Order: sequence, then structure tokens, then C-alpha cells
Amino acid sequence: MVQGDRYFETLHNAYGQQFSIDKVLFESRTEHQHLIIFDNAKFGRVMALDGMIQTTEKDEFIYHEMLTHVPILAHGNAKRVLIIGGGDGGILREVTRHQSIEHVTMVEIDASVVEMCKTYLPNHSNGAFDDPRVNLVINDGRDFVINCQDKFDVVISDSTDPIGPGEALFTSAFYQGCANCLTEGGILVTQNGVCFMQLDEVTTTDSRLSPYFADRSFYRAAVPTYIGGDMTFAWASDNAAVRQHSIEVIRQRFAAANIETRWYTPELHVGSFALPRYVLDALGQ
Ligand code: AG3
Repeated sequence: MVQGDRYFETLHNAYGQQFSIDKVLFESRTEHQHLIIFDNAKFGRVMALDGMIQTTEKDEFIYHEMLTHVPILAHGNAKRVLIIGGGDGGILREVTRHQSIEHVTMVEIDASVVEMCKTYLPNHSNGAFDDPRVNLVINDGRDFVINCQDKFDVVISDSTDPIGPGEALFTSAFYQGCANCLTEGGILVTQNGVCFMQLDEVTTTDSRLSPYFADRSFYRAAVPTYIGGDMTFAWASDNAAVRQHSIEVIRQRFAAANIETRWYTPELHVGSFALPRYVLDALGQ
């Protein structure tokens, strides 16, 4: 919410963050949600949807690298990737950096987010929308996976919080659809909130995933503008071994991928699956 020359995030009731606004570049109610893009002296360009900070130029690399390289390198032989959401193109940029990926389908509900981010956050996609391997579909992600006949090795859900359009991407029907469009040994990862602030999202997702995936887990990374602690990513697969690779295996795969990162390292990859006691307790583990 804009108040004078400041932007107040309205995600949590009892606690929140605010940004100074140097300049509003775009603000509008799209067909699906309220979209604003503004400049901030500390975080660079900031994009928010429905009062919730989605991404900033300064810290986006942490989230996008972790939600992309962890599943792709854990899989080891991924050729086809499905991205749900991710309209700013940050995940698409990281996925297309893998030369071994042959095809990417990205399903985003809001065409305006894609268009405005191409214009005002061009470094997020960095040209990835023009990559010949990419098929962009403007559609509801849940409908897409439920009706999808194609198969993918990795599915990445880069959604908003489960309020508004993002809610569909936290339902049992969505997780079932994802399971059906994964190849054998495939991996689903999802944005799953900040565990300290949204612990119920962790337990709800775990129980909703359980009918469809034999192995479920979570991994974490601290992203400054997702306030309140560590951003938590859900992990689901039928093969527990893919999240238990030794550091040597991940190091080898990362070296072979020949990708430069700013956050991701094989050490962080392996360590990010270690969960705090209170999260394990909530999960009954
Ligand atoms: N989508 C995830 C934003 C999550 C913010 N939620 C929160 N702080 N609990 C980001 C889109 C980046 N491509």
C-alpha cells in the first residue's frame, strides 16, 4: 500500500516492512491483481502484487537460484522443466542457463506481470523469454497441470502467497496435477512462505503433498525482503535419494553445468535441507 512516499507491505498483520519510494514506474490493477513497480534506494527496483513484495533487483538472485539450481542439479538429468507462475522471468533466466535443459514451459496467469517486468525489470528475465526452448502459456497454473498431457522432469512453482490468485497453487488438486505431469524420479519444488511467520503453510503443504509423493521435505534460504526469517521451499518427489546426494555428487554436477552463481553453492545446496527443531516438531519428525 502506498502512503505518501512510502510503500507498506500488508502481508502480516502484527508486523511488517516498509520501503521509501524514489519513483513509481508502474501501478495498475491488472485483470488479476494490484501490481506496482517502484525504485528504492536500498533494494533497487521493487515489484509488489496485492500489497506483498514479490521481488527486488538487489536480492532476487537468492530466491531464483535456490528454487532453480537445487532441483535441477539434484535431479541430474533434467531435460524438461515446467515453471508455474514466475511472471518476472527470474526463474526462467536461471533455468535457461542450464545448457542441458531442452524445453521449458512457463505458465503464468497474469500477462501484465510478464509485460511490465520485461519493461521495468529486464535483468530478471535477461532475454530468457526469447530463448527458443521456452514456451510461455498465459493460463491458470492449477488448470494447466490438471489438464496437462506432457511430462516434465522438474516442476517449479514460483507463486505468490496463498491469498488471491496464488491460493490455487497450494491446493491438493494442484499438487496432484503436478505429480501427474512429472516423469519418474521427477521433482516438484514450490515457494512455501517464511516458516517462522507462516508455519501453518509448512504443515498444510506437507499433508496436502503426502497422498501424491512418497518423499516430501523442505529447504530454506534467507531472502532479506521476504521478512521474518528463512524463505521455505517445499520439495516433493517419489525418490528420496535425489535430496540425499553427497556433496561430491552435487559439486561434480555444478562444475559440469558451468554456471556462475551469486548465492548457490553445492555446500549451501546440501545444507539447506537441514531444518530447525521447531519446524521438525511442527512436521512431527
Ligand atoms: N514469489 C514469492 C514471494 C513470496 C513472498 N512471501 C512472503 N514474504 N511470505 C516471488 C516471485 C519471484 N519470482
